[in-house]
Amino acid sequence: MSDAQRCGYIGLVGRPNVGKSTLLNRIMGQELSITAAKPQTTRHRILGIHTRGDVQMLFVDTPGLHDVRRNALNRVLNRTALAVVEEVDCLVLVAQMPRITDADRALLTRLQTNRQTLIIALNKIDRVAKPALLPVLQELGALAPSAQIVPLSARSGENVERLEELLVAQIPERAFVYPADQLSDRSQRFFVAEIVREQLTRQLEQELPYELSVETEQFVEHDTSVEVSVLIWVGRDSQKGIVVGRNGETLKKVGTLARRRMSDLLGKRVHLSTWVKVKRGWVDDERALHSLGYDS
Ligand SMILES: Nc1nc2c(ncn2[C@@H]2O[C@H](COP(=O)(O)OP(=O)(O)OP(=O)(O)O)[C@@H](O)[C@H]2O)c(=O)[nH]1
Ligand SMILES: [Mg+2]
Repeated sequence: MSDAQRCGYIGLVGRPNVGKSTLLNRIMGQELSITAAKPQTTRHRILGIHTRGDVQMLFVDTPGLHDVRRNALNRVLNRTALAVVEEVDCLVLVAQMPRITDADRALLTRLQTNRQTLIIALNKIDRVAKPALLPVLQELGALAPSAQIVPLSARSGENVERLEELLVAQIPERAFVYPADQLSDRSQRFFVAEIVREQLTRQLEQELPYELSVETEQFVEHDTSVEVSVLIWVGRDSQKGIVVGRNGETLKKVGTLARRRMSDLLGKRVHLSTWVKVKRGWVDDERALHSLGYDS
């Protein structure tokens, strides 16, 4: 180990849908965490390991924090995100243009009581004209006087480098926790299930059953190909038809797109089979959630 090594955990937190995962992927230079124009896309804490020279930044992507405590899944997602707040060396609160909401304000108040450095990433600046930024930056400055604020666009990449510079300065002297070439602490089994969930989230758009979870049942690697079988869990019989679609069209499309992405990720041909199954009321059943891999 070199004495100069630095390594630290950085938590990405914020309301649902503000672009936390898009920002992680932009920094990592690849699609590690799934994204969609829907709240609650991220459901697990995902570690993105970003090593540059002697600095290893361990980014923790989290589920969006929300007020609604409808059911056990909501509670688990909030617990997962809040546990990260306690563990990391530095916190990045992601908020989005065009405005700061009451939920952002409440989060800012809460996060400022923590001991870590707080950086605010004001995302989606590509959506507004530059003059619109000023009042929002002023408001954030007044709400969090000691936080550093970086307006940026995770989508276009504008100013993301600036955020990285600020973060590098926050990383303490410490030996690397992971090998420099490792990208995540999650397995390929995890990523293939996430890829299917991403395509389902994107394809189903408005009709997306909220009670939908994907689990890898089988992952068998051969020399030039991989056999993957995933189970898509829904909470009610009626949701099965929505996922499958008319004449099986929706599931077929999801399968085709997901298979393509898996091949890119794994560098091998992928044989994918998908099965839709009903686990009644799993979103409000802590034991079912545990068995599906949701843990805080
Ligand atoms: N215009 C614009 N859209 C963005 C930007 N960053 C993210 N988005 C979009 O915002 C939506 C949500 O992005 P995600 O990265 O999934 O958001 P998230 O905060 O991880 O959401 P949850 O995991 O559900 O909490 C997606 O449709 C993204 O493409 C940005 O800089 N500009
Ligand atoms: Mg996310």
